Amino acid sequence: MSTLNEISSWLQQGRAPKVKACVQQAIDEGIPANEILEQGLLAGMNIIGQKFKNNEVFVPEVLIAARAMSKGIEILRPHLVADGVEEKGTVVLGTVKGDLHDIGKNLVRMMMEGKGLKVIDLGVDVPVEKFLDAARENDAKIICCSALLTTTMGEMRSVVEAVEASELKGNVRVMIGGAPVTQTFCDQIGADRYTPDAATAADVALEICVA
Ligand code: B1M
Repeated sequence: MSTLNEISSWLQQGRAPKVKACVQQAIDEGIPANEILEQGLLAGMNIIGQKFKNNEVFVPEVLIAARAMSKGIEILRPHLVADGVEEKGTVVLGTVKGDLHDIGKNLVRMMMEGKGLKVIDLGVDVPVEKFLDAARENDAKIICCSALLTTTMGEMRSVVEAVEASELKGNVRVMIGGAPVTQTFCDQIGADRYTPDAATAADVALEICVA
């Protein structure tokens, strides 16, 4: 079995120490960090997601797999982000209210920090006003919202509306993303930008901050 397949397989079994060891092995084998992420860790998590959907695995298994994924990402982190990059702007980031998924958000943070952006990470289950307050307090250029549930996506509309109704209008952009989010949804709610993955989110955020 290839090292990337091993990573995927151990992740599905929720074996964090094995995942960490295999990620390190893949790095030592010279496999690029984004390939380890996409074809090892994310591939495994996608299979878990599919099984979760089909009721073949349940929340505890998914949680253990998610923990194993986070441990793998920790090992990968220095290889995904460039060190010592100069700060280029401030971004407020969080998973919207009602939503506890944070793996994608954490990847977004990692990629943005790697681009030299200062990221104020508000965590998960973030209410609308907290996004706005943090943007004011930190003079942020962007509010970034992540959502993984169709039931919580609507919170993003509330963030857009709150920014529009405040003094932040015109000065703070709203970027959105997460598995159920689409460009069509972004257009519907009037958010400034949708990006499908963490790396693109970091590119776009940098573009906005240095504009
Ligand atoms: Co949940 N879950 N979950 N879950 N979970 C999903 C999202 C689901 C699709 C599974 C399924 O049914 N197939 C489903 C949602 C269905 C829907 O809404 N249509 C679901 C459900 C239903 C639930 C619960 C309701 C289950 C229950 O309790 N009955 C519950 C909700 C809890 C809550 O939030 N209130 C729940 C709970 C959990 C766990 C706690 C067990 C765990 C989360 C652990 C954690 O995050 N710390 C979990 C997990 C792990 C998943 C799956 C399996 C994996 C999500 C993940 O981390 N993917 C997921 C199925 C799936 O997505 N395949 C599922 C890896 C991550 C890197 O991807 O976050 O999409 P993602 O991030 C991507 C992009 O989306 C993008 O960048 C990343 C890639 O580069 N991105 C952005 C993300 N945010 C961005 C922001 C941006 C730009 C890009 O700009 C701002």
